[in-house]
Amino acid sequence: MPQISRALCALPLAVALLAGCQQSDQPTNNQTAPQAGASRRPASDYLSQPLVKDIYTADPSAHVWNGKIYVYPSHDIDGPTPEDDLGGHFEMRDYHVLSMDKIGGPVTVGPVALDVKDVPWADKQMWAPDAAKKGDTYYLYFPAKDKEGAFRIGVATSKNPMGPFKAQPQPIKGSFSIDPAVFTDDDGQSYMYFGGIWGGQLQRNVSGKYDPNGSKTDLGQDDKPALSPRVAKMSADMLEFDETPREIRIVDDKGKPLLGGDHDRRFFEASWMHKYKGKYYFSYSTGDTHYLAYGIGDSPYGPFTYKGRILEPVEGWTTHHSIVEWGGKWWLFYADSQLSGQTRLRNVKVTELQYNPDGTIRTINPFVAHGTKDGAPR
Ligand code: FUB
Repeated sequence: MPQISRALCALPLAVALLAGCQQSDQPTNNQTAPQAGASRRPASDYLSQPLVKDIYTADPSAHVWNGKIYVYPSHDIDGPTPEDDLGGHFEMRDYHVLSMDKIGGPVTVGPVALDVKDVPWADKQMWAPDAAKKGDTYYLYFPAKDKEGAFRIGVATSKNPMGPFKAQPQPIKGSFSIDPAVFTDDDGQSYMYFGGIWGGQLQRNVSGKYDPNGSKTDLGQDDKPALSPRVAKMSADMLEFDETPREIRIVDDKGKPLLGGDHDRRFFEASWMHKYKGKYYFSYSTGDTHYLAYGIGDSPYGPFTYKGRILEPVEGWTTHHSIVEWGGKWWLFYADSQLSGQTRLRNVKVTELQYNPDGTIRTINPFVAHGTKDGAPR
């Protein structure tokens, strides 16, 4: 949005409306507010509407604790860095937690839960977080670039799910890359899934040490197995890995690993794990092809057999999600760029997720095709 229009939007409502501002442009809590005139599609084109409009949010990791729904998203801001293929334009500096008593009910935007300035080892780019609960402690897991420009994963703790969280002085030993997702199995053991290629730097960590001069994108070997997301068992205190991170195999229906050139199916970023009827569902983004895809396995370590797509491409470049059960139904939290029309300024959403009788997931179209049944979950 041009600077002059931004200035007009700060004037009284009548002037602001003439300048094309929407009421949702007015910040309600002094945080980064959505800009005007962003959406080029009517709201009715979208399967669901943004959960919050006061701040931009993305990468929603949802959890149900004590009957309440908590969402741990990235907090997008409109920084100065131009868009590039490595996500330099995702310049997030803090986190806010969202909470709601029920899906469809009012959403509370919490105060700053963690700021990069309070994380001794982190420099910038607080990307997609997740959270976990053990006993009466809540753990916020987050990726950020350290002072050398390498992504590491940190952890911060709080007695309140909304924060504020206090960060550990160092990143988790042996952590690298981005997008932590922590899953706790029925036996109480927790695992962290993580990794992301391109700007997520997984390809720069293949030797076990960060290589700042490594490939910008992937291994550059389309006929070889694609780079794998990682999983590590968490220590009893939830602050460290209890093992060296392992590679996760995502295989086709013949048991062959998906190849680097298979951009429609291979792992890119945005790991999530959930369990349904005793099976482990590992889901992820395919990045440059913009799908949310998944595989099913019999162990939290995989292998996971590719089963299809959960979500077709949303508006905006990135797609990132979480899946939780609440109220006897399953829910997909995801994000798009409906409010801003810009990839760097996203908004989180939720819609119901449904299974077929064989345990596969019905693919969701994030847009409503008016006059047809295409907008409904298939
Ligand atoms: O939000 C920043 C990055 O973009 C996340 O870490 C990725 O998953 C993608 O959504």
